[in-house]
Amino acid sequence: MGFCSSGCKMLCRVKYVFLLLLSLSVLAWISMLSGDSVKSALALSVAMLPLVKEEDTQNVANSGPSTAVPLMIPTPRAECPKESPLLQGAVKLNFEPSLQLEEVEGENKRVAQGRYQPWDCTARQSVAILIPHRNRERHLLYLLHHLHPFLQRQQLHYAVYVIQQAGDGTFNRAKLLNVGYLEALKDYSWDCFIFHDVDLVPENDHNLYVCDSQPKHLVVGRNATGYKLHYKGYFGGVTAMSGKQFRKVNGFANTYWGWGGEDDDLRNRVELQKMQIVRPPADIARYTMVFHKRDSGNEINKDRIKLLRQTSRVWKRDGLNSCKYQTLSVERLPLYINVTVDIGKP
Ligand code: UD2
Ligand code: MN
Repeated sequence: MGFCSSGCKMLCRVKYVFLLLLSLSVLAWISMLSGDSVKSALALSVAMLPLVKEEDTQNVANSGPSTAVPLMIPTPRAECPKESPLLQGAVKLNFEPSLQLEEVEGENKRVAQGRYQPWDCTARQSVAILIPHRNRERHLLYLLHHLHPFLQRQQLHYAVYVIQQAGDGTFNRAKLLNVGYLEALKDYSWDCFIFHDVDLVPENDHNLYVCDSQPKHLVVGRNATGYKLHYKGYFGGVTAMSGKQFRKVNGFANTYWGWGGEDDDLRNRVELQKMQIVRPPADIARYTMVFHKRDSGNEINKDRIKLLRQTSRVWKRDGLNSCKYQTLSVERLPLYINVTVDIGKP
């Protein structure tokens, strides 16, 4: 009798250890197939598979199978489909003057510290949304209200960074975007960066916020320009570049203070590197720009034409590699990461 019970226990243990080894080898096999350690790490879902701990096999032998305590280990998730089944196409936008931040936070419970990833599949790209900002709180609220559900319908792993220029010196959109790129990379190795005006709201979720093999301009048309391309070569408003593409052009110039020119300078940089700007179809790449006047502190940059003639000479030394700034604070708010910076003066 004594011999039989210890023999049975031993048999049970061997069985469970065998099961454990089998599960681990299946996991190892799957991660080998994916071939990419980062992607396979991402593929570990929060969904857990119950297994049985070795010590619990004692209990199993003593008091039947129902008392086993599950040990949670992650299971792999499949990559999200090429086209998200959640897309809705053209959506009706609303800009309610009574909208409150708490409301938008309540609607986006799955966003934590400005960041989100699909729970049921592994996103195809990890995307940092970079928004240059100062004194446009209402525009920011409208954008967050529409952009979070929009990006979730695209099944992206993403985070929203708002880069606030401290003080009331002349605004510098391009330098703030360089800062956003550098700061976002401190959090995660994002695949793709979307440089996004605060007042532009996308109208159609088939306008995908992912990077392509070439730099992408996402605003073909907007309400204010009759939904037509502003001018040939226009590269303003919202653009998408991979880290590799952005590094290749040394980012934006830091020297454009005030309104205008910095977007054309980025186009010059892209063309100097023999890259080609791509755009989604006009009926998809549509935006509503919330009406605004020119802000004080962002007066037209009278040097912009002169600066634009210098791009080919200065791009190598004016850009990401010369971007000097002081980070004053990084606040991880529910819907975005708020980076406040002192970027100096012209
Ligand atoms: C156009 C471009 C924009 C940029 C700009 C020239 C479009 C749709 N957009 O925008 O990408 O090239 O010309 O610099 O063509 N901002 C603040 N606070 C300020 C000033 C600016 O937050 O006090 C930010 C905000 O994100 C805003 C962006 O900078 O959307 C561009 O400024 P704008 O909206 O005043 O310029 P706009 O509409 O002519
Ligand atoms: Mn604007």
